[in-house]
This record gives sequence, structure tokens and C-alpha cells, in this order.
Amino acid sequence: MFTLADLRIPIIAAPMAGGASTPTMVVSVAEAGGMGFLAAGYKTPQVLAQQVGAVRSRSGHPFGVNVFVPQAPASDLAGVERYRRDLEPRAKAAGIALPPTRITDDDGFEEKIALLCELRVAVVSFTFGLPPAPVVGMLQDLRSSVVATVTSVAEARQAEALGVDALCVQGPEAGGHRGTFVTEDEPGKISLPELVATIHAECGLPIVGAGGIHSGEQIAALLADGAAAVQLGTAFLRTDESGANAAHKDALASAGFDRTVITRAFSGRAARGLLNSFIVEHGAGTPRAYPQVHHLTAPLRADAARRADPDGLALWAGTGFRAAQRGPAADVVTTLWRDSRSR
Ligand code: FMN
Repeated sequence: MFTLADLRIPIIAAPMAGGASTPTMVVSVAEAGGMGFLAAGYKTPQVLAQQVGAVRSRSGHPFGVNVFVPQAPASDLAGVERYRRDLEPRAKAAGIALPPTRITDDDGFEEKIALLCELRVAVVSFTFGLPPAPVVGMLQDLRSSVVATVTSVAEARQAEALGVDALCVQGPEAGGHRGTFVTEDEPGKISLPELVATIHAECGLPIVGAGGIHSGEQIAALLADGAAAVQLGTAFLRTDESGANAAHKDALASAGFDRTVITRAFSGRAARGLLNSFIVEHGAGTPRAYPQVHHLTAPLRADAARRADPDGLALWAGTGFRAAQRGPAADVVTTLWRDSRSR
């Protein structure tokens, strides 16, 4: 079974749902000596199977697939309807009809797990919670290594008790959704370096540190503090292989976007992204209702993507966004690793 110690370079390209992670990114990062993830979230099992096939047709290196753990049905449906009324003027101006509210989470968890049991990828990671114990056992029996995303010591303890193989420890600096499942979905107060050191002292599992990492110095420090590897998302967002929208790539380097915030405005769940006018306008009134808000805003985000309008897009990004460079994804791996070794 794959272990993090097998990596020539302990740098992982994060799973990024919504299109940024691509099979070519996974191949490029693996060829450079790191490891990449495909994101199963928001896509059908058929598309996921095609993407796994695309990686395997070009590379024999190990890679991972990341899966969203289903959420309990939303309780704040009145809040979702209130939010719908907030969004109506924006939708009307764009000539868009907002979709009816979906009560349950329907990301196809069971079909995706069944598919991953067939495909037997090296690593299956989970976010937004812990998978049921039989799923962990089944994947491990099929020789897939299981990683749980955690954002606190309490979550790390639960994941360890479940029997996962490694922890992806996500700090509050991280771009995209927070994986938080035990505590409130508000930003944690403990920075990634502190969180890694604390969880390393309390849990026996290998740790992948994630959140705001953009320099060799940070990587060297995290590895010295007990991380077995690091996982970067934002650093890969502008690369040639990234499938992120062009307006998202440009915004990361634009003077018009100068900071990231944690918001529920786009999905109903806390996520870090560049502050834009959508967040300014709607961020204060968003209910805690994921994925209902995600589905509600989907046509608005799709319209903004078509118009390449960064002010209507979810510009997910971590605190280190200014360091994200254009160029091959492989260069992110080799440059950061070289820099981390020269310290
Ligand atoms: N993490 C997941 O576990 N699953 C996802 O599907 C996912 N999608 C993301 C999409 C984007 C655009 C970004 C920026 C992050 C996403 N993340 C996701 C979070 C990453 O796994 C990782 O924790 C984060 O990128 C690390 O912080 P950094 O972006 O500052 O490097």
C-alpha cells in the first residue's frame, strides 16, 4: 500500500473541485516527483472514471482522488429562502432563474465509493467529515490508503480512532472550503504550523500539512515540525495545467484583489477566497446551509464564468495567493522543493 514515505518529493497538488485539478496537473506533478489529486466533488462518477483513465493512460505514478462526505439535510431552509430573495435582483438583472432548493446532499457519495473500489487508486482522501468505518475498511482492503481532512485536534483524534492511514491537516490559511466537521465552521484561531505541531504531538498518524503554503521556507519548517508532506492548492491555480477559469487566474495576480476572506456567500459553508463584490454584497446574510446555497448560486457563478467576471465568481484562494505563478505545475514542485532544501 502507498505511504507518504514513498514520495520522492513530499509535495502534493491539492484536490480542487470546480475544475482547477485536472488529469494533466496530476501527471505533471507526479512526473516531477510529487503527487497530485483528482477532485471527485461536483462531478459525476462517469467524469471521474474518465479522469482516472486519463491519468493512467499517461502515468504509472501513484495519485489520489478526493471525495466529499455527505452532509446532514439542511435545517435552515427558511434561511435559504431568505437568501434566495437577497439574490433575486442579481439573478433578474442577469436574466437567470434561480433553481428550486434541494433538501438533501446529492454528490453521489455511494456511487463514487463503488467506483473507487473498482479503480483502486493509491490514495482516497475525504473532506467535510469522516466516511463510515466500513468504507474505510473496504478501501484499505483493496489497498487504497485513506486520508481524512481535519482542522482541529478533536477532529484528528476522531479520524485516528476511525483507523485512517494519514491526516490532511488543513489550517485556516487554506484556500477553498474548510473541511471542518466537529467544531463551528468558523476560521480556526490556530495557524497551520501550530496545528501541525500539536496534532503531531498528540496523534501517531502521518500528517500532510495544508494551508497558505507558498515558500520553501514554510515547507522546510512544516517538515521539521512533523509533517510527512505538504499539500498546496493555490500555488497550482495559475499553472498551465490548472483548469481554473481565466478570470480566476488573472484575479490572483490583479491589484484589484488584495486580500482573502472566509465567507459562506457562495456555498453556505465557510471557504477562503479573494474578497470580491459578491461577498461584500451577500456575505453577511448567508445561512449555514451547504450544499443548498452552493446549488442556489450555481447559475449566477456559471453566468459570471461565461462573462469572465471575477466579481461574480467564487475566487477560492489561500493566504499565499500572491506567490501563485504561471508556468508548468511541475515547476511549482521542483522550485519549492529546491528552495526548501537550500535552507
Ligand atoms: N479540498 C478538498 O479536500 N477537496 C476539494 O475539492 C477542494 N477544492 C478546492 C478548490 C480550490 C479552488 C482550492 C483553492 C482549494 C480546494 N480545496 C479542496 C482545499 C485544498 O485541499 C487545500 O486544503 C488548500 O488548497 C490548501 O491551501 P492553499 O490553497 O493555501 O494551498
